[in-house]
Amino acid sequence: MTTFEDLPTTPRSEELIDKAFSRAARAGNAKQGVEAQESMLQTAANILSDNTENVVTSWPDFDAIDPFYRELADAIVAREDLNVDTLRQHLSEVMWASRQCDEIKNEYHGRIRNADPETARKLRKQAFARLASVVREVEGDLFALADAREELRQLPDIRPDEPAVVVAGYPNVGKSSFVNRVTRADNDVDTYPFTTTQIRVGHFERDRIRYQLVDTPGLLDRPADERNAIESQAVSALTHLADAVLFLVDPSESCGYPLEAQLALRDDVEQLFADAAGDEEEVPVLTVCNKSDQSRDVEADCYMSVADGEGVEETLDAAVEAVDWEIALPFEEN
Ligand SMILES: Nc1nc2c(ncn2[C@@H]2O[C@H](COP(=O)(O)OP(=O)(O)O)[C@@H](O)[C@H]2O)c(=O)[nH]1
Ligand SMILES: [Mg+2]
Repeated sequence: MTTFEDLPTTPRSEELIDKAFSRAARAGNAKQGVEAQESMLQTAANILSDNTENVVTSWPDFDAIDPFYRELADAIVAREDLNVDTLRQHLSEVMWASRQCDEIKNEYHGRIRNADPETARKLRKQAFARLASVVREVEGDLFALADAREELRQLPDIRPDEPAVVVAGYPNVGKSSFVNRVTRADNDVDTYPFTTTQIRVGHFERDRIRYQLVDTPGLLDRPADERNAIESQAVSALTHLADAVLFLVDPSESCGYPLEAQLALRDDVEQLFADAAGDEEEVPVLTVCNKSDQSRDVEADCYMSVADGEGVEETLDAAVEAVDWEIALPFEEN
């Protein structure tokens, strides 16, 4: 599993240069004459080349990560006017800097070794100036990567390889109440601020399998044409993640939305997941009537009242059945 949680801090150009040159000065102090200059060059170039390379290698390979994370990452870094492709470009610029530092090291290495001490010192200074200018050239790339990292690190711990039930429906139909009620512990609901809204993830367990319950206020709670580009992208990410959808409706209409509008949105969501399925198996969308303590006046797969707990367990059972999760046992692999 790959998330962005473990991305290390992205250094700034000046930080890197300071670190490299001060270490180089120390390395130089331990030696004399030409050897001191050689040692300074080696130290500075290696630090710069290694540190910039580490920035690049700490990022996951965007081609290899789960499509859910790739799409969500795309949506999230859009806040910084970035996307996965521009991130790739920044990474490749930083990689370029790393290689340049190596090349400068190799180029000056031979020249310094064969020079007199005074020329060696001049050459080493020249090399330092070039190293610094290469690293400063990718300052903007490092900044962009640092910003993207800050955004991505806060992603909730959603696991594409574990079953996920997405909870959808108009505002105030009881989605959050439902997730809170069935989640094992109060502190187990992980909230991630997303554009104007949040993605919340809770968990429940059945037959020792942990199911993720994903509450997405602001994403699947209104018609598609009211979503902005970033939200649409996040919705698309959700279609990769979901193994089943619980679409909550409130026939009492105390949520403030007519039942007709709620059912129309349900149909849209169904269509959205059907379109996204492509050749793969379609994600089942269950219609769940909530607030059954107030009204049951709708055709639904399940009826519950989160308020008094009625039918909640049965709704979870239906979700588990819809997910139809099969544990991959080693001897079943072929
Ligand atoms: N009567 C009744 N009210 C409920 C029920 N479930 C949720 N509510 C209330 O409906 C309101 C909206 O619930 P909330 O979970 O915030 O809805 P969300 O916007 O879909 O997440 C809150 O005041 C809840 O207390 C229910 O089963 N019956
Ligand atoms: Mg809510």
